[in-house]
Amino acid sequence: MSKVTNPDLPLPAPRANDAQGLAASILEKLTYEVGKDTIVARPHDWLRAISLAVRDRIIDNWMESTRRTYEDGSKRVYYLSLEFLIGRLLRDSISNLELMEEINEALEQMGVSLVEIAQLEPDAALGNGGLGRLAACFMESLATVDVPAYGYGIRYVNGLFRQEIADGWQVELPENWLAHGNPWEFHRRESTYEINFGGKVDIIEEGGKEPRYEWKPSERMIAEAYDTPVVGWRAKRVNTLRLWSADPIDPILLDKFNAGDHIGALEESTKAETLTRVLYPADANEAGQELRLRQEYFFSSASLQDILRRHVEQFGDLSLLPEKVAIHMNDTHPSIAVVELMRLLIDIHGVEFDTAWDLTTRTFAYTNHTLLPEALESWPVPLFERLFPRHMQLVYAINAKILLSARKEAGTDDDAIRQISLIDEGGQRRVRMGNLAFLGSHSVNGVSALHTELMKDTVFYNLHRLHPDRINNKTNGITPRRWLKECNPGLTGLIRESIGDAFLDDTEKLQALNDLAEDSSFQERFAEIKYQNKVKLSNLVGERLGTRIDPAAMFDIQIKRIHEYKRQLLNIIEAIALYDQIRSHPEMEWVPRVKLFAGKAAPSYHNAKLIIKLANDVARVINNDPAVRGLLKIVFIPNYNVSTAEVMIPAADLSEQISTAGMEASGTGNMKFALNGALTIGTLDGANVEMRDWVGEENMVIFGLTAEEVEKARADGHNPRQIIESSKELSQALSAIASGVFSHDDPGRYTDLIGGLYDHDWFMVAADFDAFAAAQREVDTIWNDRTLWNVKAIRNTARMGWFSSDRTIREYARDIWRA
Ligand code: B1N
Repeated sequence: MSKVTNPDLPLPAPRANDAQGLAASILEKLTYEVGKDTIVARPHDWLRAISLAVRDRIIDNWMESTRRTYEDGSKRVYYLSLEFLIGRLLRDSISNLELMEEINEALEQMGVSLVEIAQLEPDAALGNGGLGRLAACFMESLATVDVPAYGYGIRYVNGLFRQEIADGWQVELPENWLAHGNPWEFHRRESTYEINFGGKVDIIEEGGKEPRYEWKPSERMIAEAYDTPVVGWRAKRVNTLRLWSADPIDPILLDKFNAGDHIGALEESTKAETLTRVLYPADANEAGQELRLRQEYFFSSASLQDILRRHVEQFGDLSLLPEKVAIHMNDTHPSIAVVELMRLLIDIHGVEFDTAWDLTTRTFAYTNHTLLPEALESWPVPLFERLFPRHMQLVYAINAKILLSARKEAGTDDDAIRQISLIDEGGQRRVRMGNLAFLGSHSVNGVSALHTELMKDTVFYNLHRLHPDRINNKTNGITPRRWLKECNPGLTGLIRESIGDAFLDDTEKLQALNDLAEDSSFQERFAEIKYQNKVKLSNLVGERLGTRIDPAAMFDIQIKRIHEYKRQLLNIIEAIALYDQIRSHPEMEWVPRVKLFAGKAAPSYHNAKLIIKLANDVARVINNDPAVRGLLKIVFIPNYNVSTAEVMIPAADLSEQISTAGMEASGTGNMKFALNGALTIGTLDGANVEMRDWVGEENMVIFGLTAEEVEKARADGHNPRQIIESSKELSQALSAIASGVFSHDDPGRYTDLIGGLYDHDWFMVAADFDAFAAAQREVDTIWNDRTLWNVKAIRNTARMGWFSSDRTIREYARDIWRA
């Protein structure tokens, strides 16, 4: 298809950005795009009209950014991720365009409230948890720090399921975020690629230097692009998030239809639509079905074809690939891209094998996000071979090359070879995606200092020995726009008044708040803002659950995916122990606490779902006991998502970051809470370790076994039963749960869950219990000295600036992408 390009045509004049101009735009969109008169316009019509008017302002910057990258011949970064947990975009866009006041003024004239309308926007929940949210923060920071970048992923029709709680149990319902259309995206019907599966491989040319092969697939479909512009802070740059959707080549097989086979006629169509229909609800646990592997290949192949087309169009020369293109793999989910690039270079572009491998490894980089064995991807060889016969050949060829050179290195014994191999030969043969990603990349990074060290010592031990310069650390970060400026306007206003606006461009400037930490009037205002945020959260709890929580109580919050290693169970058991203590010592002065939980469990993760039920069972008993009224309350907020986090995080006094040391690769919720002035109670795990270095040990409450101690306890076979029996509080709480105090309707419901603590206690719940309980009493003591609490809270905000994802992205750009 030919294209008309005339770079001399100027871009159209940008849209007016004053209140008048915005009002006129919104009215125009409502009339001509939505087709509604103001007299009959519904809130959703206004949402669409406002979003489209805002989008126009983004486009002005988008075109300019894209032209600039092209003209400069700059290197582009491509971030491949199966997940982008974006949340809502309207407020974020307005804020980054710096149009909040103008839009509010424009809407006021029309009698419309932005706050109310913005709430109608559905969350784009194309991710499970931290990994997906990190990708979204990175996209915003890439634009902010002016790196030319594209995000590539899948346009799931159904994002992460909606969670309802019925009788205390999690129920999963489909989330239809596209029901009212998506005003932010552009469907690029012209950007389509063919994606193939199955079939066989033919040799088409022997006798040359290398034989040539042709893949004869048995299944074909189309990938179609949907683009969403991503606007950075102060609209410095607008990048593109390109999400792929699968389509059949023939929407209907007419010969079948005419022969009366009406269902068979739609078979291909259904197959394609199924592929990009739903996000796998697995967070750091396996999602090992065939459809998942197909999703991984589908989006990797479409993205690579798109990248190569753009590169060849502009630079013409594939040998320039590593200089002009950086491809980043967000975990191993896109790691089949390594083999796909090899295939495209060799089979389509005629590059020789060794040259192709050199180009590939210099172009790719990989981030590892977990060491949990159940999340390390590997695929059965027969499955891989059936879906991707040509890729299987290439995996074997790469493996042969790798193992040959590994054998030449001193200290590589058979054991080492077995660990390095792309094929796991123990039992059913499997392709190891982590090894593939490692070997196909020039850089392999972890997401916190501790996690990176553990990568070297454990999963990648032998690969690291062979490539000692490849593993590096890039500690995660969060975007301070969404996670401070937008979600906490009260605190942002106070900070601007107190230290000026410089922190908006460089969060490390928040350090200036340190000078105000001891200032009593500043403390009062800081505390008053926290109180108002707690009132807002109380209202949300009232609306959603019909219960009242007192904003004067300490808000103690644990929100994240439900996972045994994150130890929501430890937190619940401690709540029970506290409940017992309050009841046995009503005369003591207990600190009033509201313990809030929220989070989703993978639908097939039995124990995680049981922990949700336990939280709700315990909440029912405690909340109905007059003996602890006003002192302890437990709340489980259903359907945790980005938008809920935006209300909960600014309202937190205490942030629970209590994973078993060595198991949480980084955590990013921990950073959001501390930035918003919560104190952390946490283990020395993931990024908590570096938070302690920045915030100061005295401003956090650290407890529990270290990663090294956990490893040792596991190796030495620690004795949880003995630990439990020597702790009166713990054994009482466990007996209560196990004997059905919280589950009269089914007294045996928790027998196995609790029994596991006695038998092996893999997650060190029993081992850390006493330390955790003691740490909680230390928290109470600090709370009772409210000035002390406020000083610590302020110091948290002041010292968290380094954890901005702008800093993280600058490090990636400097050390990995060289962009
Ligand atoms: O990635 C986050 C980290 O902050 C968290 O500590 C880490 O648990 C999280 C398979 C994952 N690791 N692995 C996943 C998600 C989906 C899936 O299908 C694994 N998520 C993390 C950001 O670095």
